[in-house]
Amino acid sequence: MATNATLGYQLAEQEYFRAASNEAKLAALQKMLQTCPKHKASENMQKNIKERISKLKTDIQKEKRAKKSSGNNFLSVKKEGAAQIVLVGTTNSGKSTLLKQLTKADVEIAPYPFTTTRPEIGTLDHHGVKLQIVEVPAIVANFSETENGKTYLSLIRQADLIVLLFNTVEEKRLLDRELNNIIVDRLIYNHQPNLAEEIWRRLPLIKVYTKQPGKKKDHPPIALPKGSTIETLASHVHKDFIQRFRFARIWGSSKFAGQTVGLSYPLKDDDIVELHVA
Ligand SMILES: Nc1nc2c(ncn2[C@@H]2O[C@H](COP(=O)(O)OP(=O)(O)OP(=O)(O)O)[C@@H](O)[C@H]2O)c(=O)[nH]1
Ligand SMILES: [Mg+2]
Repeated sequence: MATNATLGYQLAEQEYFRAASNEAKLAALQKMLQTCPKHKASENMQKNIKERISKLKTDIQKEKRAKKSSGNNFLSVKKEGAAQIVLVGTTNSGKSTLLKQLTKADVEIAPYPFTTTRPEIGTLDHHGVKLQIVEVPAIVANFSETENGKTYLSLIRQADLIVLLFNTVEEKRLLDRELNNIIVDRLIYNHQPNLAEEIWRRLPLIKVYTKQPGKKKDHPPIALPKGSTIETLASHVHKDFIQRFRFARIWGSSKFAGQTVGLSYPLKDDDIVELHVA
């Protein structure tokens, strides 16, 4: 193109045409600008290179922003359901297999290590209560120093319960080391036949069924914190219900089926409650 182009310029131009990424193109253009002959006849050429540099810089910024936002979506997990349970383990310990068993999530299971490379999510329906199950990519030594390790550790830290999976005693020790300052309650996966029930018992929750007089219990049940009373349930069902409360009848933890109780009655898992309001 330009007359009197220097050798440096020609090389830079070749580099530009061969560049595989926008970053590489930008570097080549900057070299072209430096080596471009600086006289009146090449002014247009310089202007053209500067315009291409400016456009490339904008494109690169856009790419970076898109990558960053999709990257974040990839890694962070929004808590959903009554509780979040995180499957944490060494590689090939069966985390994805368990996630699929519990939630039917469409997740990749393979005999080679490190199949799961980002958090995988499923929903466990426990008698109508929705529990979020998350598989975190395999834990390795010095996990917090690995790419995204810190992000995954904070995900584990905010869980309501951790289920630990490992193949050997050494792997168990590795998990204990890597998770040593995480205080979330832990359940060791022992191929329990009814793991869903075991998970549920470990959560600080109970499920309570409401019921209309003369009818069967409603579905789904309501998940409430352990220690909840009729008052907790009433306020959960309707904000006016405590004001209008007359009495409740209860099946399950009460001495008699259908016993009449007041607002302070402490509820237990699987209680069935008929709320009578004015
Ligand atoms: N023998 C045996 N193999 C299992 C069991 N659970 C899973 N596997 C096999 O072990 C391999 C790894 O299972 P995954 O469920 O992918 O393990 P993972 O912990 O998710 O592994 P990564 O995501 O790769 O870290 C697969 O070939 C499974 O078929 C189990 O309980 N017993
Ligand atoms: Mg996996």
